[in-house]
Amino acid sequence: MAAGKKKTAPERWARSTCPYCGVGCGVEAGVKGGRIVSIRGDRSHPANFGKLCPKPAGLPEAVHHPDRLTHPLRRKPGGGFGRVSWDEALGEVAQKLGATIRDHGPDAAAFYVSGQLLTEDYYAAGKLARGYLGVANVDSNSRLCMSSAVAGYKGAFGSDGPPSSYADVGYAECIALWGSNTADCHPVTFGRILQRKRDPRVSVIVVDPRRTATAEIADVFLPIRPGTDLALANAMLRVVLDEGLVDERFVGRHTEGFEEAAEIAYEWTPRRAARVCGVEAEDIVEAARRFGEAKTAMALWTMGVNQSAQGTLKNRAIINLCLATGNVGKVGTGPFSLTGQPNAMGGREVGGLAHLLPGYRLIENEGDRREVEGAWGIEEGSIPSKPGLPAVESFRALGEGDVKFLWVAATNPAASMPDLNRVRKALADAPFLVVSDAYPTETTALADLVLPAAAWGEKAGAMTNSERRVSIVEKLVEPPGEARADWEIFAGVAREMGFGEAFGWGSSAEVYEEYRELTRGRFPDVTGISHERLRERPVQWPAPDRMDHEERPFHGIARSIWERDEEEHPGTPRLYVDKKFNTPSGKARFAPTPHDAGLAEETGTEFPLVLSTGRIKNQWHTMTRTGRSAKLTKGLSGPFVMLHPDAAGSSGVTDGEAARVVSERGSFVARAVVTDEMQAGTVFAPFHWGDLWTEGGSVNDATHDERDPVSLQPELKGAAVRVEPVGAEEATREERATAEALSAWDGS
Ligand SMILES: Nc1nc2c(c(=O)[nH]1)N[C@H]1C(S)=C(S)[C@@H](COP(=O)(O)OP(=O)(O)OC[C@H]3O[C@@H](n4cnc5c(=O)[nH]c(N)nc54)[C@H](O)[C@@H]3O)O[C@H]1N2
Ligand SMILES: Nc1nc2c(c(=O)[nH]1)N[C@H]1C(S)=C(S)[C@@H](COP(=O)(O)OP(=O)(O)OC[C@H]3O[C@@H](n4cnc5c(=O)[nH]c(N)nc54)[C@H](O)[C@@H]3O)O[C@H]1N2
Ligand code: SF4
Ligand SMILES: [Mo]
Repeated sequence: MAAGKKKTAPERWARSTCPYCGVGCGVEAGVKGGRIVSIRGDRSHPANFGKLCPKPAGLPEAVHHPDRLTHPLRRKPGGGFGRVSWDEALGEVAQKLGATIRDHGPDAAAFYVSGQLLTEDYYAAGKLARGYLGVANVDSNSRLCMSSAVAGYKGAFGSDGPPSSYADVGYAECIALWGSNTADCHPVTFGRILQRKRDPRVSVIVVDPRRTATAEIADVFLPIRPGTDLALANAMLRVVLDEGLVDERFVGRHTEGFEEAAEIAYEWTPRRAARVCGVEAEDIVEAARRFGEAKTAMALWTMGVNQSAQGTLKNRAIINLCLATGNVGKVGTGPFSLTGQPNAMGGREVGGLAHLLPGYRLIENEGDRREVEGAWGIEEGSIPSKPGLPAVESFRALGEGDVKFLWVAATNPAASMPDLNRVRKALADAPFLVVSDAYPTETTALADLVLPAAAWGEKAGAMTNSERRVSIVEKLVEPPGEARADWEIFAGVAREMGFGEAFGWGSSAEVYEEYRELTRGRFPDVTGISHERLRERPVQWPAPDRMDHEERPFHGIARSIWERDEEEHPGTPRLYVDKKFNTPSGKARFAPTPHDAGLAEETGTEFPLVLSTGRIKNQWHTMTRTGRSAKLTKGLSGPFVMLHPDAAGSSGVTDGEAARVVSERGSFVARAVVTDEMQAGTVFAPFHWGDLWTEGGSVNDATHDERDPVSLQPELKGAAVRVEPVGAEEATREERATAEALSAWDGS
């Protein structure tokens, strides 16, 4: 072993869960002298069996980085920030929140939270806002990420909740990766797919406009034009219908709405879809056959599907394919939406979207509200009866002055929201903006008050991964300075406002105990889970603590797999094994999924290219942590934009040179990477570099916030842009000046 390594050899190893993506890998953290010094995979964790991608290796550097926020900071009248005490900070938040609600009503306040909060943090925020302040405006960055999947599952199965497990990958004969760059964004799951693919009978289909690292392993690669997924899915369904690949028994007994979906599918011959999608008709047929003929098939999808103005329908179209072929509720099957953030699932369970309450309850459902009010011991009618504003609407309302108090926690909207010029201005002009974060960010820079949050490794709590597996994140070291856990911060404000008794938890384990009671008999039942149990092993919900309800309101809470003399429910690897769904009829629902609109913003002569955006393997979102790790920034040379040689040619940009990407709303500068991995009409840029990391503007200056009508998720993958060499703007300005001068001469 190298001498350097010995020096940092840990004194002890402790189990925890990776704070990055929704794969939810178990890690072991090496601790020495009150610092986290090393990370390795936990071999006993069923999400990863010891494997890890590169990102968590950068955690020690990030967690102990000198940039960490250590004290509450207050904006000073003349500019800049000054240190204040927690008492002052919490007192001011309480005062501003109280005054806003008193003077302008509860709709003038909003909370924008995150799938990177722990379940307990989320719960505390929701309880304070909905229960004690009557504030409905609690939404999460999951709106930009998973809300189309939530709407898709709810529509098809009557309830949110991905039915499959990662283990199913090991039994699938066909795996369709749809709008997912699994290789870079869910690397450990991709590793499982690779392993499975060693079996020559197993085939992989990849649907992505870009030839990604994921596409490299495809048996059938469908590089469709952005926004044409519905045409493709309909044509695939038609092939399944025409070639007798429908699981008629399953469809007949356990589904409804098949005819209506089939009728739309019949409008899409493979040739017609091929023209719209820009792929070969033969490949569409091949993909449909492979999916339909396989004994077991899975569809895995992410942002290429969800971040769309038809995101909900695209989810339904993929679920249609699984339903038609009977690929639901069996080993090796399932429509499996992979979650992006580590606790995107927990946020859904705990009611972190503007239309939800804890335990998959709906805010607009009176019975649901009464149950939560009962559990919280508050008066009937305390919880607002209408859903709050979703993310984009919330920032628009802030800009228009309707929202006057905003609390942002564990997300960086000044870099990650679409149409940033509008969002940045709204944040800057906000009457009161409080931001809880662990690092200085583009958003904390605009805050009135910055609250230092304890980060990963400094607080304990639960997270749920894509396969519904709840794992524990451990407190391993003390937070720096005065940083506190988010749930404590929310509870602190609640106390200041006089609700101390309801927020008097002594630990996050106690918060979890309170939360889990709200899941009793509900679909995401975690009554059989406690922090203590999670320390032994992670558990997939539903995991009830007892089964004394004869009439359970939800199907899928498996009784059969639980031997009653066992003390604990073992957790539920697969939903809907009994083919009973949570719809009124108990049947799963097909949906007609017409492709009658493409991207929300059309390209034209001024903006001829589609800008698609996303991620790279070694960076995470707005780089607050991964950008502070030398391990992970090695070899990176700032923002880049990928474009096809033809697009480069017609735009006049050269490989390796700076280019400006311009939309109607704004622009950013990035190094041009000219590559035939792109199709001619599309350019791709990762959105990692915000204003703290680059001077030329960030990707979201160019994106737009048009959104899906049901999920209200914005279309982050399809802005109309042009690309030009840097310097072109100046040139155009000169040209314009010359033109003006010429017309002035004409007029004289
Ligand atoms: N390394 C890394 N991993 C991450 C993250 C990270 O920041 N870095 N973030 C995590 C989070 S929160 C998320 S949500 C996930 C995201 O995971 P992914 O969704 O896999 O990642 P993206 O790069 O956003 O987009 C995926 C693909 O969608 C394609 N796409 C664009 N438009 C379309 C379209 O119209 N149709 C189809 N079919 N595809 C299209 C893009 O070309 C891109 O390759 O990753 C998670 N994992
Ligand atoms: N153009 C474009 N834009 C996108 C996307 C895209 O594909 N394209 N994807 C969207 C998606 S899917 C997502 S999920 C979002 C992600 O967007 P963001 O949520 O804005 O991205 P992050 O950089 O992960 O921000 C998380 C913040 O939380 C802080 N943090 C970490 N741990 C804690 C904690 O325990 N407590 C507190 N209080 N703070 C903490 C981090 O320091 C960081 O500042 O971006 C969206 N925006
Ligand atoms: S795959 Fe996701 S959860 Fe696993 S180590 Fe990588 S970032 Fe962490
Ligand atoms: Mo995400």
